[in-house]
Amino acid sequence: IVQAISQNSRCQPKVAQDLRKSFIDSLEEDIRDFLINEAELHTYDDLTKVNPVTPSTVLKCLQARYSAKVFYTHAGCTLVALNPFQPIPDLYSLDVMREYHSAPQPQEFKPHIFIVAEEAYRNVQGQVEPMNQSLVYSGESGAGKTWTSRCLMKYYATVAASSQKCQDTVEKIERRVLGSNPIMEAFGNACTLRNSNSSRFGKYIQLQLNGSQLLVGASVQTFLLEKTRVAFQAPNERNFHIFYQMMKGATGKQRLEWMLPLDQDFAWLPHAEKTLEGKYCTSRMCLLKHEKRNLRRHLACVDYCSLSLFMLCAGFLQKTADLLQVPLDELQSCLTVRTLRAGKQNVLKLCSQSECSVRRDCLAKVIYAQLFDWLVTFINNSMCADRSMWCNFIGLLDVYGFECFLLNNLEQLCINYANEKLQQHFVAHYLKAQQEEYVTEGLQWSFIRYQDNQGCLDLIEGSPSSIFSLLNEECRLNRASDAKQFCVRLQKELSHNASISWDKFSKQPHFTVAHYADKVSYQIEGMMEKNKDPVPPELISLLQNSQDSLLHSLFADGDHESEGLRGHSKVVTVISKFRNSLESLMKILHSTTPHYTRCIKPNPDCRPLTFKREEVITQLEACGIVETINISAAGFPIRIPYGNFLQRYGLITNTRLTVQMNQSNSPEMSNQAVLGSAVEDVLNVVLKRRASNSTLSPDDNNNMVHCGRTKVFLTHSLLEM
Ligand code: AOV
Ligand code: MG
Repeated sequence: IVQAISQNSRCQPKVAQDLRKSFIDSLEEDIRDFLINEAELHTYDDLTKVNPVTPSTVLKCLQARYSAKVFYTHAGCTLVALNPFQPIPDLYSLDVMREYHSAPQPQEFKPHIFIVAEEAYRNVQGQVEPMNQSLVYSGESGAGKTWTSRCLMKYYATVAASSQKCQDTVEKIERRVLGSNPIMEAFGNACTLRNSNSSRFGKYIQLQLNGSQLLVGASVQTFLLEKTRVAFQAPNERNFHIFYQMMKGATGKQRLEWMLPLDQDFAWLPHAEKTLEGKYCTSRMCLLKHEKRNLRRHLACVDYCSLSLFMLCAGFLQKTADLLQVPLDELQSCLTVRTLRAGKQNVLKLCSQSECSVRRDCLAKVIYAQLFDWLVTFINNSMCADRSMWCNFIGLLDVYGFECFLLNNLEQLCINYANEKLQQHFVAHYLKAQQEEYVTEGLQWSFIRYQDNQGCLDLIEGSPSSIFSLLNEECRLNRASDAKQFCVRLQKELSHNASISWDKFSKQPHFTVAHYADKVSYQIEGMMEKNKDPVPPELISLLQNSQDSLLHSLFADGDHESEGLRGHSKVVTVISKFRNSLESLMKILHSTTPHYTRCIKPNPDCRPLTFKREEVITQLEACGIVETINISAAGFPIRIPYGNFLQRYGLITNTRLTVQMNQSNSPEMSNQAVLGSAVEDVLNVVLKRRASNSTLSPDDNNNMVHCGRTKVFLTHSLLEM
């Protein structure tokens, strides 16, 4: 066949040669795939053992394991977690947690998220120097990140349980930390087309550990809540869970208090029939009674704003005013009249119907967003330990996963940008840094190519020109934005970047970004307005004058910007705020030792135990799993600086003494060289012992350890000896 291609081909000899080569390559890959022992595939606990490592063999291995109901697999330094989409009995039980925790070498057990958890727990007060840890899980929407986060919190609440009581209650801190989860999910999660419990905010939880490695507190940092959902849900999606829980769980008395209508659908609560859970999550947190009541009342109020379609109908407006504890006429005027500044004078102008709707939505969104922030502060106050009480933390990062809907707007751009940042962190920390370290340490290393997403990030946030900078510029101009004009501007300024494109046949102004995970088309209509997120000043002053103490305090400090309060040149846009909060998260991540878990969604419909090959392969390719495995398989994952190595293992040959003597006797030798030769002495003893105990050849020894310029590079198996 190969000859036929070359001889009969009418193409240029060079092209024929390339054709021939690629044909042979793919044939070879097919043969190797064919030779792989399929019956054994499910037994490979680490994808680095799959030989050869190709996308298709890795996929086969994961599929075989999924069929055998094995959901975790190591991939070198990372863990791959396949979502079973059904509860697996005993996979996360207390006994299993204790087993992994008490094992001298948990990594010898079956792959599990608890191995990662335990490794971080043991590292946090490392033998040589303590180091904060971060557990980072990524994956598309519905892949299992929030589930993983919950499992990890339970794990630490169990293995690091302290008997310490909180100061003002008899409740244990572990229960508070765990209790914060359902309440935050109730307020911040919603049913989307991709996931029925989709996180609509990002969170980074720091579990605070004292010197004895006991959990003494926790703090949570949140990122950009998708507050537009309060007022608008895409078809077949729902509002935040808490509203449905309130509707379903309210007692007759509460209904009266919050004036909830019976059997009446709220305009903004679609698909209420799917609500299963009626209990308030607020009861799980130790909220004071009046705070709980206030909180629920404000939610009822947001709901009332949602009865917006009838907003100008006196009955509903009255109820809203009562719940907000503001005068009815003021509420009505805020929603229907706008104040314009003409020179030094204020001019009142009646709003059009659509302007009224925008104001109504804005009122609901701003109350909900402030309530959410208040809740986060409240939770932090109730579980954060005094700084003197804790030494180190383990951080759990759970952000919204990569999203691509039929219609995508600013929310998806922010979510996908956050995922690009995390992918970049992984690439920089692992793929790039590992290889660069081999080179600087003078090890022989043939570079493995990987996909760098810097180009895409430059497109989104780079300077001088990027999607973010152009959007911000547009928002700072005090003019009504035109989507078509903005689209033309993007084309003019950014078309040199290979990560952006435009579909010639689309009638809507849009742009398409080639993200590391997939291509996503964003519609421009509405994007600028969302980025400005203007709040009419009248609404803020209305809420500031509320007789309700909580509502008053939420808006009293003047912290939130309204369009009247901020000069246009200094508009702090949604993306600027989001970018800043992500930057500070990245700084924290860089200062910790990260542990990556790749959550994979095996099918798009969330069906139990269903493995769709095309779905999985796209996700594996997107996160660079084959490159990760290759670097791990060829490399030495453990690197210990010479000094630390001798501190730990010097006793084997009394090397510490030798080093000191050498240092005083031969000042001309550099410190590193002295340490290096001492390290080699220790290694020689260890490797000799190993060779005498096993049938391995000296070559095998060489493949397990290398001395670089300042560090020892080891494989896991040598360290475990
Ligand atoms: P996500 O956090 O990654 O999506 P979730 O953690 O909410 O995804 O997982 C989606 C659903 O998958 C959960 O509600 C569970 O029903 C199921 N699930 C996930 N992991 C497991 C597991 N290990 N065992 C059993 N069921 C599981 V998003 O927040 O949408 O990005 O934005
Ligand atoms: Mg989630």
